[in-house]
Amino acid sequence: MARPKIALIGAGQIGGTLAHLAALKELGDVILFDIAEGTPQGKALDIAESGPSEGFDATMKGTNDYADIAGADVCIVTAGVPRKPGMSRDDLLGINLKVMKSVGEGIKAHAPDAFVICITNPLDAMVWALQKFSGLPANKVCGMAGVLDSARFRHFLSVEFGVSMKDVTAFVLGGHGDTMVPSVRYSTVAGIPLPDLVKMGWTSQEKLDAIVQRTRDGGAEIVGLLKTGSAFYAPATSAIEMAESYLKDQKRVLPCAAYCDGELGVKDMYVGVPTVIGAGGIEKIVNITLNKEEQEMFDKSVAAVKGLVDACKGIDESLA
Ligand code: A3D
Repeated sequence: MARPKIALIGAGQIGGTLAHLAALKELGDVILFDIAEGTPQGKALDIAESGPSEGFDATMKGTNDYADIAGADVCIVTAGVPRKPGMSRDDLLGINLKVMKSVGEGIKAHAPDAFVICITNPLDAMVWALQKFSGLPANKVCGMAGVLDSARFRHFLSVEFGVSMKDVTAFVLGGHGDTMVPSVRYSTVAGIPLPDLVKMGWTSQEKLDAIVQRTRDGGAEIVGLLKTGSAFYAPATSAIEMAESYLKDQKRVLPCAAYCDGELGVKDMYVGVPTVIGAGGIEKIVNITLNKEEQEMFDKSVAAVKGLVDACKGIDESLA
């Protein structure tokens, strides 16, 4: 059986890291696409040359021609621009919306059967637009943010509790922005919910609140340190986790930006929700019940995403 084909649209910081991880995990043959001439070709060759030492079997090809993504099983989209210090993700909307249009058309023409994972910011609005531009079924187009935001939350919690990250589960709901909702009630250490750990005296409410806020600011913290771009190692790892679940039909339960048609009270929008990812794409949205306080935070986050979606409709008439 032929290896799966993985098309990476955008060969920048995240795109290159995605290619390397896909090769190391032998998820399939990789096509790196970018409009910058030489960049995808150079990165593909560099990664291919790590193959003899790593011993992976996967081909790498860099291209500036959409025809090369033909028949891709998975497309991971990072094309566009990242933010710089002082910028919010929302500042990227105008420029990245145009990019989503060309990427959507490229995928529609050459890889209409792919499972598409968007990473380009502002994430929830860009994945919404990408689905419209590509015309692919909504269950085959999703956005990566929740796995990353949850990983940040899990990392900070594991450091606070001094336990293995493997034993910390967490998920973050809502839009991938300042209003995201790290769910304290549904996050655990070895199955013990965080509020119970506060009651047991293992941490304090103040420390937990600070971790929640640090999670919300997780992207900005890295942008502030790097100064020239945004995070790329953990974002790439998170998207690979989603792609692997699709390719291997693992049916992982992962938070991601999925198309909601009434789930959690959200209509015709992409927003971060818990999902099951398997061979059918987004096979299920886990329709959890939120308490009053969580619902308020979630509604605020959904409203922020809606503002960005409306802005997209204002910029591109075909989306209205
Ligand atoms: P960067 O290293 O600049 O790579 C972007 C690449 O896109 C560059 O190589 C560009 O040449 C290429 N590009 C630009 N326009 C086009 C086009 N029309 N078609 C094809 N390629 C194009 O950025 P990056 O890899 O660091 O980040 C990529 C995106 O991911 C940005 O929008 C970031 O804001 C976003 N991001 C999202 C998260 C989430 O958690 C959602 C995290 C980190 C970064």
